Amino acid sequence: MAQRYSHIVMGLGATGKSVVRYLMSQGITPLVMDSRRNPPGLDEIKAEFPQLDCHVGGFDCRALVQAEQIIISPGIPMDTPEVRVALDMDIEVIGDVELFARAIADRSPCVLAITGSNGKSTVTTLVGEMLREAGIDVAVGGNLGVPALELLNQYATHYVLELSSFQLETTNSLDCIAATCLNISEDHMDRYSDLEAYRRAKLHLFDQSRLAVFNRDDEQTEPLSPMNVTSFGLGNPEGDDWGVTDGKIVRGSSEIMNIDEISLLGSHNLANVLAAMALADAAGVEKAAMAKVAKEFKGLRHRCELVSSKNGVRWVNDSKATNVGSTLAALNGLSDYLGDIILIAGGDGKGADFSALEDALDGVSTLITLGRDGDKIAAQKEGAIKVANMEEAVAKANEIANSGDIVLLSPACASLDMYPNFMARGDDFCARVEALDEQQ
Ligand code: UMA
Ligand code: ADP
Repeated sequence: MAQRYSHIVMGLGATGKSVVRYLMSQGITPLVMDSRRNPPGLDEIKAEFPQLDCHVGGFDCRALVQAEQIIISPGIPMDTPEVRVALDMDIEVIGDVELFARAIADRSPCVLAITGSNGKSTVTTLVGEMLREAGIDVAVGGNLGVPALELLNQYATHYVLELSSFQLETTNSLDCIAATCLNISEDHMDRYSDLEAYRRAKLHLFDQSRLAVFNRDDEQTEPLSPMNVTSFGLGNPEGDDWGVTDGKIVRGSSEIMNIDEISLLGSHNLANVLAAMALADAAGVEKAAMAKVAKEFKGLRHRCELVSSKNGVRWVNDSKATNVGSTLAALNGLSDYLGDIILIAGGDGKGADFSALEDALDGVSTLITLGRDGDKIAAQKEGAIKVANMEEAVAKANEIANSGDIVLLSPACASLDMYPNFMARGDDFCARVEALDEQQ
Protein backbone atom coordinates (compact mmCIF):
# COMPACT_ATOMS: atom_id res chain seq x y z
CA MET A 1 0.00 0.00 0.00
CA ALA A 2 1.19 3.56 -0.80
CA GLN A 3 2.66 5.61 2.04
CA ARG A 4 0.09 7.30 4.28
CA TYR A 5 0.54 11.03 4.91
CA SER A 6 -0.86 12.74 8.02
CA HIS A 7 -0.75 16.17 6.32
CA ILE A 8 -1.66 17.02 2.73
CA VAL A 9 -1.07 20.40 1.12
CA MET A 10 -3.50 21.11 -1.72
CA GLY A 11 -2.26 23.69 -4.22
CA LEU A 12 1.34 24.63 -4.91
CA GLY A 13 1.15 28.37 -5.39
CA ALA A 14 2.46 31.02 -2.99
CA THR A 15 0.26 29.60 -0.22
CA GLY A 16 1.16 25.95 -0.76
CA LYS A 17 4.88 26.69 -0.74
CA SER A 18 4.60 28.66 2.52
CA VAL A 19 2.64 25.79 4.10
CA VAL A 20 5.21 23.19 3.01
CA ARG A 21 8.05 25.29 4.43
CA TYR A 22 6.21 25.80 7.71
CA LEU A 23 5.31 22.10 8.12
CA MET A 24 8.87 21.02 7.29
CA SER A 25 10.16 23.45 9.95
CA GLN A 26 7.87 21.64 12.40
CA GLY A 27 9.29 18.25 11.43
CA ILE A 28 6.24 17.24 9.34
CA THR A 29 6.74 16.03 5.76
CA PRO A 30 3.45 16.52 3.91
CA LEU A 31 2.23 15.16 0.59
CA VAL A 32 1.66 17.97 -1.91
CA MET A 33 -1.08 17.88 -4.55
CA ASP A 34 -1.88 20.19 -7.42
CA SER A 35 -4.41 19.71 -10.19
CA ARG A 36 -2.03 21.27 -12.70
CA ARG A 37 0.42 18.95 -14.43
CA ASN A 38 3.34 21.28 -13.99
CA PRO A 39 2.62 23.88 -11.31
CA PRO A 40 5.14 26.75 -11.43
CA GLY A 41 6.41 26.20 -7.85
CA LEU A 42 7.17 22.51 -8.35
CA ASP A 43 10.85 22.69 -9.33
CA GLU A 44 11.59 25.27 -6.65
CA ILE A 45 10.05 23.28 -3.80
CA LYS A 46 11.58 19.99 -5.00
CA ALA A 47 15.02 21.60 -5.08
CA GLU A 48 14.47 22.85 -1.55
CA PHE A 49 13.07 19.56 -0.21
CA PRO A 50 14.21 16.66 -2.46
CA GLN A 51 12.42 14.15 -0.18
CA LEU A 52 9.01 15.78 -0.77
CA ASP A 53 6.34 13.71 -2.57
CA CYS A 54 4.27 15.70 -5.04
CA HIS A 55 1.15 14.42 -6.77
CA VAL A 56 0.39 16.60 -9.79
CA GLY A 57 -2.20 16.58 -12.57
CA GLY A 58 -5.12 15.88 -10.17
CA PHE A 59 -6.06 15.25 -6.54
CA ASP A 60 -5.49 11.76 -5.10
CA CYS A 61 -8.68 10.91 -3.25
CA ARG A 62 -7.25 7.76 -1.62
CA ALA A 63 -4.44 9.73 0.01
CA LEU A 64 -6.79 12.55 1.03
CA VAL A 65 -9.17 10.29 2.94
CA GLN A 66 -6.27 8.81 4.93
CA ALA A 67 -4.94 12.17 6.10
CA GLU A 68 -5.40 13.78 9.51
CA GLN A 69 -5.30 17.32 8.17
CA ILE A 70 -5.60 18.88 4.72
CA ILE A 71 -4.29 22.40 4.19
CA ILE A 72 -6.05 23.84 1.16
CA SER A 73 -5.01 26.87 -0.96
CA PRO A 74 -7.54 29.69 -1.32
CA GLY A 75 -7.75 29.18 -5.09
CA ILE A 76 -9.20 25.66 -4.64
CA PRO A 77 -12.93 25.68 -3.89
CA MET A 78 -14.12 23.81 -0.79
CA ASP A 79 -16.74 22.08 -2.94
CA THR A 80 -14.11 20.39 -5.10
CA PRO A 81 -15.40 16.77 -5.19
CA GLU A 82 -12.25 15.26 -3.63
CA VAL A 83 -12.39 17.82 -0.80
CA ARG A 84 -16.07 17.06 -0.21
CA VAL A 85 -15.28 13.36 0.18
CA ALA A 86 -12.63 14.17 2.81
CA LEU A 87 -14.98 16.54 4.64
CA ASP A 88 -17.70 13.88 4.67
CA MET A 89 -15.20 11.61 6.42
CA ASP A 90 -14.63 14.32 9.07
CA ILE A 91 -11.08 15.01 7.97
CA GLU A 92 -10.00 18.49 9.01
CA VAL A 93 -9.62 20.90 6.07
CA ILE A 94 -8.06 24.25 6.96
CA GLY A 95 -6.28 27.12 5.22
CA ASP A 96 -2.85 28.65 5.73
CA VAL A 97 -4.25 31.49 7.82
CA GLU A 98 -5.74 28.98 10.29
CA LEU A 99 -2.35 27.32 10.55
CA PHE A 100 -0.84 30.78 11.17
CA ALA A 101 -3.46 31.54 13.85
CA ARG A 102 -2.60 28.31 15.67
CA ALA A 103 1.14 28.96 15.34
CA ILE A 104 0.92 32.35 17.07
CA ALA A 105 -1.76 31.43 19.64
CA ASP A 106 0.62 30.79 22.55
CA ARG A 107 2.38 34.17 22.33
CA SER A 108 -0.83 36.20 21.64
CA PRO A 109 0.58 38.96 19.44
CA CYS A 110 -1.63 41.84 18.37
CA VAL A 111 -3.44 40.95 15.11
CA LEU A 112 -5.40 43.41 12.96
CA ALA A 113 -7.28 42.07 9.93
CA ILE A 114 -8.92 43.57 6.89
CA THR A 115 -11.49 42.12 4.53
CA GLY A 116 -14.08 43.58 2.12
CA SER A 117 -14.68 43.58 -1.63
CA ASN A 118 -12.44 46.56 -2.42
CA GLY A 119 -9.76 48.61 -0.72
CA LYS A 120 -8.24 45.74 1.31
CA SER A 121 -4.68 46.11 0.01
CA THR A 122 -4.78 49.90 0.35
CA VAL A 123 -6.06 49.75 3.93
CA THR A 124 -3.74 46.90 4.93
CA THR A 125 -0.74 48.87 3.67
CA LEU A 126 -1.91 52.08 5.35
CA VAL A 127 -2.40 50.33 8.71
CA GLY A 128 1.05 48.72 8.43
CA GLU A 129 2.62 52.11 7.69
CA MET A 130 0.76 53.75 10.59
CA LEU A 131 2.01 51.11 13.04
CA ARG A 132 5.54 51.39 11.65
CA GLU A 133 5.40 55.18 12.02
CA ALA A 134 4.46 54.62 15.67
CA GLY A 135 7.65 52.56 16.16
CA ILE A 136 5.86 49.18 16.33
CA ASP A 137 7.51 46.01 14.95
CA VAL A 138 4.85 44.99 12.47
CA ALA A 139 4.61 42.31 9.78
CA VAL A 140 2.11 42.86 6.96
CA GLY A 141 0.76 40.24 4.54
CA GLY A 142 -1.92 37.67 3.72
CA ASN A 143 -3.90 38.10 0.50
CA LEU A 144 -1.78 41.21 -0.11
CA GLY A 145 1.01 38.92 -1.33
CA VAL A 146 3.29 37.59 1.41
CA PRO A 147 1.49 34.49 2.75
CA ALA A 148 0.66 34.72 6.46
CA LEU A 149 2.98 31.85 7.47
CA GLU A 150 5.96 33.59 5.86
CA LEU A 151 5.44 36.50 8.25
CA LEU A 152 6.61 34.21 11.04
CA ASN A 153 10.15 34.61 9.66
CA GLN A 154 10.15 38.31 10.68
CA TYR A 155 10.41 39.63 14.22
CA ALA A 156 7.02 41.20 14.95
CA THR A 157 4.82 42.01 17.90
CA HIS A 158 1.96 43.01 15.59
CA TYR A 159 0.51 41.46 12.43
CA VAL A 160 -1.67 43.20 9.86
CA LEU A 161 -3.43 40.71 7.58
CA GLU A 162 -5.41 41.23 4.39
CA LEU A 163 -7.89 38.35 4.19
CA SER A 164 -10.00 37.24 1.24
CA SER A 165 -13.37 35.53 1.51
CA PHE A 166 -11.64 32.33 0.34
CA GLN A 167 -9.13 32.51 3.20
CA LEU A 168 -11.88 33.27 5.71
CA GLU A 169 -13.83 30.16 4.66
CA THR A 170 -11.03 28.05 6.12
CA THR A 171 -10.04 30.18 9.16
CA ASN A 172 -11.72 29.88 12.56
CA SER A 173 -9.29 30.71 15.33
CA LEU A 174 -7.70 34.07 14.64
CA ASP A 175 -7.85 36.30 17.69
CA CYS A 176 -7.78 39.85 16.32
CA ILE A 177 -7.80 42.92 18.53
CA ALA A 178 -9.76 44.62 15.73
CA ALA A 179 -10.93 43.70 12.25
CA THR A 180 -12.82 45.44 9.49
CA CYS A 181 -15.07 44.59 6.58
CA LEU A 182 -14.68 47.62 4.31
CA ASN A 183 -17.57 47.11 1.89
CA ILE A 184 -19.54 44.39 0.14
CA SER A 185 -20.21 44.33 -3.58
CA GLU A 186 -20.41 41.50 -6.08
CA ASP A 187 -17.17 39.58 -6.63
CA HIS A 188 -16.18 35.94 -7.11
CA MET A 189 -19.73 34.99 -8.05
CA ASP A 190 -18.29 31.91 -9.76
CA ARG A 191 -17.38 30.62 -6.26
CA TYR A 192 -20.51 31.56 -4.28
CA SER A 193 -24.19 30.64 -4.68
CA ASP A 194 -25.21 34.28 -4.14
CA LEU A 195 -24.06 37.62 -2.67
CA GLU A 196 -25.30 36.60 0.79
CA ALA A 197 -23.05 33.51 0.86
CA TYR A 198 -20.09 35.69 -0.12
CA ARG A 199 -20.99 38.28 2.55
CA ARG A 200 -21.25 35.61 5.25
CA ALA A 201 -17.80 34.29 4.32
CA LYS A 202 -16.38 37.80 4.81
CA LEU A 203 -18.27 38.58 8.02
CA HIS A 204 -16.93 35.37 9.57
CA LEU A 205 -13.88 37.54 10.31
CA PHE A 206 -15.84 39.34 13.03
CA ASP A 207 -16.36 36.01 14.86
CA GLN A 208 -12.59 36.08 15.34
CA SER A 209 -12.17 39.64 16.55
CA ARG A 210 -12.66 41.56 19.80
CA LEU A 211 -13.72 44.72 17.95
CA ALA A 212 -15.62 44.99 14.65
CA VAL A 213 -14.90 48.09 12.55
CA PHE A 214 -17.80 48.38 10.09
CA ASN A 215 -18.73 50.84 7.34
CA ARG A 216 -21.75 52.99 8.29
CA ASP A 217 -22.33 53.74 4.60
CA ASP A 218 -22.68 50.04 3.74
CA GLU A 219 -25.00 48.21 6.12
CA GLN A 220 -23.96 44.87 4.63
CA THR A 221 -20.68 45.22 6.56
CA GLU A 222 -22.37 45.15 9.99
CA PRO A 223 -21.57 42.12 12.17
CA LEU A 224 -24.21 39.38 12.09
CA SER A 225 -24.41 39.09 15.88
CA PRO A 226 -24.00 41.59 18.73
CA MET A 227 -20.40 42.46 19.59
CA ASN A 228 -18.10 45.36 20.47
CA VAL A 229 -18.18 47.72 17.45
CA THR A 230 -16.98 51.03 16.08
CA SER A 231 -17.81 52.43 12.65
CA PHE A 232 -16.44 54.67 9.93
CA GLY A 233 -18.33 56.64 7.30
CA LEU A 234 -18.15 59.78 5.22
CA GLY A 235 -20.71 61.71 7.30
CA ASN A 236 -20.81 63.06 10.86
CA PRO A 237 -20.07 60.31 13.35
CA GLU A 238 -22.05 59.46 16.45
CA GLY A 239 -20.41 58.80 19.82
CA ASP A 240 -16.79 57.81 19.45
CA ASP A 241 -17.05 56.65 15.84
CA TRP A 242 -14.96 57.78 12.87
CA GLY A 243 -16.24 60.22 10.26
CA VAL A 244 -15.96 63.59 8.56
CA THR A 245 -17.17 66.91 10.01
CA ASP A 246 -16.58 70.27 8.31
CA GLY A 247 -13.87 68.90 6.02
CA LYS A 248 -11.99 67.24 8.85
CA ILE A 249 -11.47 63.61 9.78
CA VAL A 250 -12.82 63.22 13.29
CA ARG A 251 -13.15 60.56 15.90
CA GLY A 252 -16.27 61.58 17.81
CA SER A 253 -15.58 65.24 18.58
CA SER A 254 -11.79 64.90 18.37
CA GLU A 255 -10.20 66.29 15.17
CA ILE A 256 -7.50 64.26 13.42
CA MET A 257 -6.68 66.13 10.16
CA ASN A 258 -8.08 68.09 7.21
CA ILE A 259 -9.32 65.79 4.45
CA ASP A 260 -7.63 67.90 1.76
CA GLU A 261 -4.23 66.99 3.26
CA ILE A 262 -4.75 63.33 2.25
CA SER A 263 -2.67 62.38 -0.81
CA LEU A 264 -4.99 59.61 -2.05
CA LEU A 265 -7.79 60.74 -4.35
CA GLY A 266 -11.49 59.91 -4.31
CA SER A 267 -14.13 59.45 -1.63
CA HIS A 268 -13.52 55.68 -1.59
CA ASN A 269 -9.96 56.40 -0.49
CA LEU A 270 -11.18 58.76 2.22
CA ALA A 271 -13.25 55.83 3.53
CA ASN A 272 -10.11 53.66 3.33
CA VAL A 273 -8.14 56.18 5.42
CA LEU A 274 -10.90 56.32 8.05
CA ALA A 275 -10.98 52.52 8.32
CA ALA A 276 -7.18 52.37 8.59
CA MET A 277 -7.22 54.97 11.37
CA ALA A 278 -9.89 53.06 13.32
CA LEU A 279 -7.74 49.91 13.18
CA ALA A 280 -4.48 51.69 14.01
CA ASP A 281 -6.22 53.36 16.94
CA ALA A 282 -7.21 49.95 18.29
CA ALA A 283 -3.48 49.11 18.34
CA GLY A 284 -2.75 52.29 20.32
CA VAL A 285 -1.28 54.42 17.50
CA GLU A 286 -1.38 58.16 18.26
CA LYS A 287 -3.22 60.49 15.88
CA ALA A 288 -0.05 62.34 14.78
CA ALA A 289 1.42 59.11 13.36
CA MET A 290 -1.84 58.26 11.57
CA ALA A 291 -2.15 61.73 10.06
CA LYS A 292 1.48 61.73 8.88
CA VAL A 293 0.97 58.47 6.97
CA ALA A 294 -2.36 59.64 5.50
CA LYS A 295 -0.59 62.77 4.22
CA GLU A 296 2.37 60.94 2.72
CA PHE A 297 0.90 57.69 1.33
CA LYS A 298 0.59 58.06 -2.44
CA GLY A 299 -1.17 54.74 -3.12
CA LEU A 300 -0.18 51.33 -4.43
CA ARG A 301 0.74 50.48 -8.01
CA HIS A 302 -2.09 49.42 -10.38
CA ARG A 303 -4.76 51.28 -8.34
CA CYS A 304 -5.74 54.45 -10.25
CA GLU A 305 -2.04 55.04 -10.88
CA LEU A 306 -1.12 57.93 -13.20
CA VAL A 307 1.22 56.38 -15.77
CA SER A 308 1.84 59.21 -18.21
CA SER A 309 0.47 62.61 -19.12
CA LYS A 310 2.05 63.19 -22.50
CA ASN A 311 0.40 65.61 -24.95
CA GLY A 312 -2.20 66.51 -22.36
CA VAL A 313 -3.68 62.98 -22.29
CA ARG A 314 -3.57 61.29 -18.88
CA TRP A 315 -3.17 57.50 -18.92
CA VAL A 316 -4.34 55.83 -15.70
CA ASN A 317 -3.61 52.21 -14.74
CA ASP A 318 -6.32 50.75 -12.48
CA SER A 319 -5.61 47.12 -13.40
CA LYS A 320 -6.44 46.05 -9.82
CA ALA A 321 -10.09 46.91 -10.52
CA THR A 322 -11.03 43.23 -10.80
CA ASN A 323 -14.74 43.64 -10.08
CA VAL A 324 -17.60 46.01 -10.92
CA GLY A 325 -17.49 47.84 -7.56
CA SER A 326 -13.88 48.93 -7.99
CA THR A 327 -14.45 50.21 -11.55
CA LEU A 328 -17.50 52.12 -10.29
CA ALA A 329 -15.30 53.71 -7.59
CA ALA A 330 -12.74 54.78 -10.21
CA LEU A 331 -15.45 56.28 -12.49
CA ASN A 332 -17.12 57.92 -9.51
CA GLY A 333 -13.80 59.51 -8.54
CA LEU A 334 -13.57 61.00 -12.06
CA SER A 335 -17.21 62.08 -12.29
CA ASP A 336 -16.36 65.78 -11.94
CA TYR A 337 -13.69 65.53 -14.62
CA LEU A 338 -14.29 67.92 -17.52
CA GLY A 339 -12.41 66.11 -20.33
CA ASP A 340 -13.53 62.91 -22.04
CA ILE A 341 -13.00 59.57 -20.32
CA ILE A 342 -11.97 56.65 -22.50
CA LEU A 343 -12.39 53.40 -20.56
CA ILE A 344 -10.62 50.12 -21.32
CA ALA A 345 -12.40 47.21 -19.61
CA GLY A 346 -12.91 43.45 -19.82
CA GLY A 347 -11.27 40.18 -18.86
CA ASP A 348 -12.51 37.28 -16.72
CA GLY A 349 -15.79 38.50 -15.21
CA LYS A 350 -15.99 35.71 -12.61
CA GLY A 351 -19.74 35.34 -13.25
CA ALA A 352 -20.52 39.02 -12.51
CA ASP A 353 -23.62 40.90 -13.62
CA PHE A 354 -22.28 43.95 -15.49
CA SER A 355 -25.60 45.81 -15.70
CA ALA A 356 -24.56 47.81 -12.59
CA LEU A 357 -22.00 49.55 -14.83
CA GLU A 358 -24.59 50.89 -17.29
CA ASP A 359 -25.37 54.23 -15.59
CA ALA A 360 -21.73 55.00 -14.81
CA LEU A 361 -20.84 54.31 -18.45
CA ASP A 362 -22.93 57.37 -19.40
CA GLY A 363 -20.00 59.41 -18.10
CA VAL A 364 -17.58 57.55 -20.40
CA SER A 365 -17.17 58.95 -23.92
CA THR A 366 -15.71 55.77 -25.47
CA LEU A 367 -15.69 52.24 -24.11
CA ILE A 368 -13.04 49.85 -25.42
CA THR A 369 -13.44 46.20 -24.41
CA LEU A 370 -11.19 43.16 -24.49
CA GLY A 371 -10.89 39.70 -22.95
CA ARG A 372 -13.21 36.77 -22.38
CA ASP A 373 -16.13 38.77 -20.98
CA GLY A 374 -15.41 41.97 -22.90
CA ASP A 375 -18.56 41.50 -25.01
CA LYS A 376 -20.75 41.41 -21.89
CA ILE A 377 -19.39 44.82 -20.85
CA ALA A 378 -19.66 46.15 -24.42
CA ALA A 379 -23.37 45.26 -24.29
CA GLN A 380 -23.81 47.92 -21.56
CA LYS A 381 -22.92 50.81 -23.88
CA GLU A 382 -23.85 51.57 -27.45
CA GLY A 383 -20.95 52.06 -29.81
CA ALA A 384 -18.44 50.17 -27.66
CA ILE A 385 -15.28 49.20 -29.54
CA LYS A 386 -14.13 45.59 -29.20
CA VAL A 387 -10.41 44.83 -29.53
CA ALA A 388 -8.32 41.64 -29.32
CA ASN A 389 -5.62 42.66 -26.87
CA MET A 390 -4.01 45.45 -24.85
CA GLU A 391 -1.83 46.60 -27.71
CA GLU A 392 -4.91 47.26 -29.85
CA ALA A 393 -6.79 48.81 -26.91
CA VAL A 394 -4.03 51.34 -26.26
CA ALA A 395 -3.57 52.09 -29.97
CA LYS A 396 -7.33 52.68 -30.36
CA ALA A 397 -7.48 54.90 -27.28
CA ASN A 398 -4.51 56.86 -28.57
CA GLU A 399 -6.28 57.44 -31.89
CA ILE A 400 -9.36 58.85 -30.14
CA ALA A 401 -7.89 60.80 -27.20
CA ASN A 402 -7.39 64.55 -27.35
CA SER A 403 -5.52 66.83 -24.99
CA GLY A 404 -7.41 67.06 -21.68
CA ASP A 405 -8.81 63.50 -21.89
CA ILE A 406 -8.18 60.55 -19.59
CA VAL A 407 -7.60 56.99 -20.75
CA LEU A 408 -8.47 54.69 -17.86
CA LEU A 409 -7.68 50.98 -17.72
CA SER A 410 -10.18 49.77 -15.10
CA PRO A 411 -11.24 46.32 -16.30
CA ALA A 412 -14.02 45.35 -13.78
CA CYS A 413 -12.68 41.82 -14.35
CA ALA A 414 -9.89 39.52 -13.25
CA SER A 415 -6.94 39.23 -15.62
CA LEU A 416 -6.48 35.46 -15.62
CA ASP A 417 -7.96 34.88 -19.10
CA MET A 418 -5.06 36.86 -20.63
CA TYR A 419 -2.33 37.34 -17.99
CA PRO A 420 -0.79 35.51 -15.01
CA ASN A 421 -2.12 38.25 -12.67
CA PHE A 422 -3.38 41.85 -12.49
CA MET A 423 0.18 43.18 -12.12
CA ALA A 424 1.20 41.68 -15.47
CA ARG A 425 -1.90 43.24 -17.07
CA GLY A 426 -1.08 46.66 -15.58
CA ASP A 427 2.56 46.34 -16.64
CA ASP A 428 1.48 45.48 -20.19
CA PHE A 429 -0.72 48.59 -20.28
CA CYS A 430 2.13 50.76 -18.97
CA ALA A 431 4.59 49.29 -21.50
CA ARG A 432 2.16 49.95 -24.42
CA VAL A 433 1.66 53.52 -23.23
CA GLU A 434 5.40 54.03 -22.91
CA ALA A 435 5.88 52.64 -26.43
CA LEU A 436 3.44 55.28 -27.71
CA ASP A 437 5.57 57.98 -26.11
CA GLU A 438 8.56 56.69 -28.08
CA GLN A 439 6.60 56.67 -31.36
CA GLN A 440 5.35 60.25 -30.89
N1 UMA B 1 -4.91 24.91 -7.88
C1 UMA B 1 -5.27 23.62 -8.09
N2 UMA B 1 -6.57 23.39 -8.40
C2 UMA B 1 -7.51 24.37 -8.48
C3 UMA B 1 -7.12 25.69 -8.24
C4 UMA B 1 -5.80 25.94 -7.94
O1 UMA B 1 -4.45 22.72 -8.01
O2 UMA B 1 -8.68 24.07 -8.74
C5 UMA B 1 -3.52 25.16 -7.61
C6 UMA B 1 -2.90 25.90 -8.76
O3 UMA B 1 -2.51 25.01 -9.76
C7 UMA B 1 -1.73 26.60 -8.12
C8 UMA B 1 -2.21 26.78 -6.72
O4 UMA B 1 -3.34 25.97 -6.50
O5 UMA B 1 -0.58 25.83 -8.15
C9 UMA B 1 -2.55 28.25 -6.66
O6 UMA B 1 -3.05 28.51 -5.47
P1 UMA B 1 -3.98 29.76 -5.28
O7 UMA B 1 -4.81 30.02 -6.47
O8 UMA B 1 -4.67 29.56 -3.99
O9 UMA B 1 -2.94 30.98 -5.27
P2 UMA B 1 -1.68 31.32 -4.39
O10 UMA B 1 -0.53 31.45 -5.30
O11 UMA B 1 -1.52 30.41 -3.24
O12 UMA B 1 -2.10 32.79 -3.92
C10 UMA B 1 -3.05 32.94 -2.86
C11 UMA B 1 -4.04 34.03 -3.26
N3 UMA B 1 -4.73 33.64 -4.47
C12 UMA B 1 -6.05 33.39 -4.50
O13 UMA B 1 -6.75 33.48 -3.54
C13 UMA B 1 -6.64 32.98 -5.81
C14 UMA B 1 -3.30 35.35 -3.46
O14 UMA B 1 -4.26 36.38 -3.67
C15 UMA B 1 -2.53 35.69 -2.19
O15 UMA B 1 -1.77 36.86 -2.41
C16 UMA B 1 -1.62 34.53 -1.80
O16 UMA B 1 -2.38 33.32 -1.68
C17 UMA B 1 -0.93 34.78 -0.44
O17 UMA B 1 -1.84 34.77 0.61
C18 UMA B 1 -4.38 36.85 -5.01
C19 UMA B 1 -5.85 36.93 -5.38
O18 UMA B 1 -6.16 37.05 -6.55
C20 UMA B 1 -3.81 38.27 -5.12
N4 UMA B 1 -6.78 36.88 -4.41
C21 UMA B 1 -8.18 37.03 -4.68
C22 UMA B 1 -8.57 38.50 -4.74
O19 UMA B 1 -7.84 39.35 -4.18
O20 UMA B 1 -9.63 38.80 -5.33
C23 UMA B 1 -8.98 36.35 -3.56
P1 ADP C 1 -8.43 44.94 -2.81
O1 ADP C 1 -7.18 44.50 -2.13
O2 ADP C 1 -9.65 44.76 -1.95
O3 ADP C 1 -8.59 44.42 -4.19
P2 ADP C 1 -7.18 47.51 -3.48
O4 ADP C 1 -6.81 48.47 -2.42
O5 ADP C 1 -6.10 46.73 -4.11
O6 ADP C 1 -8.31 46.55 -2.91
O7 ADP C 1 -7.98 48.27 -4.64
C1 ADP C 1 -8.55 47.49 -5.68
C2 ADP C 1 -9.39 48.32 -6.59
O8 ADP C 1 -10.50 48.86 -5.88
C3 ADP C 1 -8.66 49.51 -7.21
O9 ADP C 1 -9.17 49.63 -8.49
C4 ADP C 1 -9.07 50.68 -6.32
O10 ADP C 1 -9.06 51.89 -7.02
C5 ADP C 1 -10.50 50.30 -5.89
N1 ADP C 1 -10.83 50.67 -4.51
C6 ADP C 1 -9.97 50.91 -3.49
N2 ADP C 1 -10.66 51.20 -2.36
C7 ADP C 1 -11.96 51.11 -2.66
C8 ADP C 1 -13.17 51.28 -1.90
N3 ADP C 1 -13.13 51.59 -0.61
N4 ADP C 1 -14.34 51.12 -2.56
C9 ADP C 1 -14.39 50.80 -3.87
N5 ADP C 1 -13.28 50.64 -4.64
C10 ADP C 1 -12.09 50.78 -4.05
